[in-house]
Amino acid sequence: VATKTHLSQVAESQGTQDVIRRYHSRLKGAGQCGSVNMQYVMAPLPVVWSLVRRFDRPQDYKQFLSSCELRAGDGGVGSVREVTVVSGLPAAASTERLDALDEEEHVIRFSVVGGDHRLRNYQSTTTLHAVDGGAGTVVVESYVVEVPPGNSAEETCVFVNTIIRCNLTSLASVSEEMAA
Ligand code: A9S
Repeated sequence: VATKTHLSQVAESQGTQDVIRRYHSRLKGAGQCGSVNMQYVMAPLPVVWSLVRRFDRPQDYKQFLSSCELRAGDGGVGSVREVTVVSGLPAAASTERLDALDEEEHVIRFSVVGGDHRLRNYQSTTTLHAVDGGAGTVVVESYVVEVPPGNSAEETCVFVNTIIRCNLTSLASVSEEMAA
């Protein structure tokens, strides 16, 4: 979890509201829900970005994924990946397209375009922000998704936020290990 001090550093350098407005506010239609999660990482931004930018290797820090294969493209914008989910979850696979990869602003966006799960039209945006004079990184991750039939918006967000919290915690420990 990003502490107040670290978030206020993001606020000072570029304005948290500005970051959220520019990258993390997508209009939610009827029947959609979404949320924003943040994580402080005690590692320089280039280390964290080296993990986050690899659309072809999400399993390097997403622990619910066991493997990933590109179905189209070479890992650049427009590439399509098929990820295999670890056993024990109510899904086996997800097909995802890379929508944006900004190496200057450190923004990555992808959309879920298929799979045997219930997160239809899941759209994810992650941005990285250097803090602590370059020694640390704040990761901001937001999403919008269709609320599945039979679930409430709140249930859907609790489910997705739980997965994202795991992914962000793991991203922090893998990055911190690499930076040590
Ligand atoms: O992979 C992400 O960045 C985020 C999420 C929420 C991924 C969720 C997931 O991969 C499962 C873990 C398999 C759960 C998808 C697309 C659907 C699920 O039901």
